[in-house]
Amino acid sequence: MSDLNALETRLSEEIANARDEAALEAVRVGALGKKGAISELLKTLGSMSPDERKAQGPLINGLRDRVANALAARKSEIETAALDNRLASERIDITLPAQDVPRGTVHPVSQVQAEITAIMASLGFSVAEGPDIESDDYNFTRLNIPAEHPARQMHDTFYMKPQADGSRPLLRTHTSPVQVRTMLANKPPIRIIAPGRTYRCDSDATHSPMFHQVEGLVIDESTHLGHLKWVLEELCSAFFEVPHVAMRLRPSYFPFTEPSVEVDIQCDRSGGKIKFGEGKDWLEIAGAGMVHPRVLEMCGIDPARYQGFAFGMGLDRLAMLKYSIPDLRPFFESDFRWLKHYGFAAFDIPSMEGGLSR
Ligand code: 2U9
Repeated sequence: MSDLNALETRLSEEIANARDEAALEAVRVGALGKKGAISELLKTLGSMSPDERKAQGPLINGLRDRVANALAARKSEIETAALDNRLASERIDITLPAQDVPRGTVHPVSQVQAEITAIMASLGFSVAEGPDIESDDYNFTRLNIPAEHPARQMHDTFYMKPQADGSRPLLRTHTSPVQVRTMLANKPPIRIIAPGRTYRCDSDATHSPMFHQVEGLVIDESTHLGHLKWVLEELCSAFFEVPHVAMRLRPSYFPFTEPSVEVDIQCDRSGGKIKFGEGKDWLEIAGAGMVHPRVLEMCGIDPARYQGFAFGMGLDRLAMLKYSIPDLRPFFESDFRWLKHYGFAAFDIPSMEGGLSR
């Protein structure tokens, strides 16, 4: 009995004196390890008489439990103290200015995408997204571009290896499959924009094999071309940060819209620099039209009840126009000097209230 008391006193002192996890572990092994003092005592229970075991069993087991609890409590004290020490020694003042580190900038395309998103959000549009790797069905067929349609050649598509089922995935040639997915999954009214990466096998001074588009889609019961024109006028005047833009729609052809139009805004190219909202010149800014009834039907929307408009524009070209960037090729070269020159401060997030660009 007094042996047990003496052992408990000794172990309690050792536990309290253990300064780190290694020292505490040594105490644990000495008490509760295979050959530890308490483990050895537990082994003696087997050779005791039943009466002796009845008396000694609870005493030894009680000692084991108290020592195990004391070890666990000390372990958590040591861990907390170690963490406090680390936090104190690794304290950094995040209000100090960064030194000798390359500072990143927001890419002009990301900036323009954020500006357009802010403008369109203020007009009640939400942003829809979809995968870059698409099916033939969503990229072409449901957009009224069946197999063998000449428009497929014009898209210079990057195709993937054929799948086991014979289908050939592709890199989307426009963001239009995002609208297909949105219509298949939602009932009108629909008001979305679909910004994102698009791909065509084409590369020269004005074409990159990966480029960016933003497309818009509105579907409701009586949506018409007048609504399209107003939305694009609002978008362009806000984007180019001028009070008003004159806009004209020229007849055109796209398989997925009928009627189809090309959209020009008035500009002035006389001073070597392009100015918007004034002048005698015209600049093509978008393609658009009323969504073809066959497209609505293939996307699960009843063309007898619903109609709507869609438009598409190139984000890279919009960035070049607004920020006077003469060449498309450095857009995707990740040259830090170029990014420093044309990039935007990361904390100047475009908003209609705070201003689009500064
Ligand atoms: C659905 C129905 C219709 C999207 C449209 C255009 C016209 C267009 C080009 C502009 C510049 C692509 O980047 S660009 O070269 N786009 O001219 N896009 S109408 O029409 C749709 C989209 C989805 C379901």
